Amino acid sequence: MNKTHPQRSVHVATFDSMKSFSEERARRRPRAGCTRRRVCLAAAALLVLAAVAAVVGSAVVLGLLPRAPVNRFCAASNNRTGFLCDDRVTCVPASQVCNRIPNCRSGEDEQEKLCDDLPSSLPGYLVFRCGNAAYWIYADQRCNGMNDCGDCSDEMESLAACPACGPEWWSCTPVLYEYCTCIPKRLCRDSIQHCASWSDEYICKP
Ligand SMILES: [Ca+2]
Ligand SMILES: [Ca+2]
Repeated sequence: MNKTHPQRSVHVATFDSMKSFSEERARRRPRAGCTRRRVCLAAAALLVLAAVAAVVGSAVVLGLLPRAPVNRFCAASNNRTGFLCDDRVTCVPASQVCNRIPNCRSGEDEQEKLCDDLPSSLPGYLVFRCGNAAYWIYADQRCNGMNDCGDCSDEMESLAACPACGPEWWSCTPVLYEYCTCIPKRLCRDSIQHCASWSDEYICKP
């Protein structure tokens, strides 16, 4: 008389399957959530980095952060060899680099890496090697009319390759140690011999 109910057993089996499936999902859910958190954190970190890069890039473009020039060679007043400051406008004459006086606005002409081992720490274009290799001068002291090397090698012959005396100078063989091949015309006819030939006193007109 007792009848079995085949459908009941089917429903129970289906319910049990669903229950175990739900439990399985529940077990898996935390792991899936954890993975998503990592992805989110990585994405957030990338966004922060991108934002920082955008801010820094904008600051550089707007000139808020100084960018050091790659090539600092420049021509100072009177076409003297110079050192270009970070502002890319100020050109400091070579002989004012590492003179213990900041001439660039941010003092980059006196920075330690530039001045800690003179002259080798200087860029080559700022340095002139004299005829006597033990001596050196700044490049803007070459062909400036003055005997800076002591042997006139910065003013004479092929090493210096100076142009002829300028209009404010008188060409002669000088007597005074501080000049080499030209003397300032203001020294002409001042009753003091500067040229071995006396031409500064008898020919030159100031
Ligand atoms: Ca200086
Ligand atoms: Ca000189």
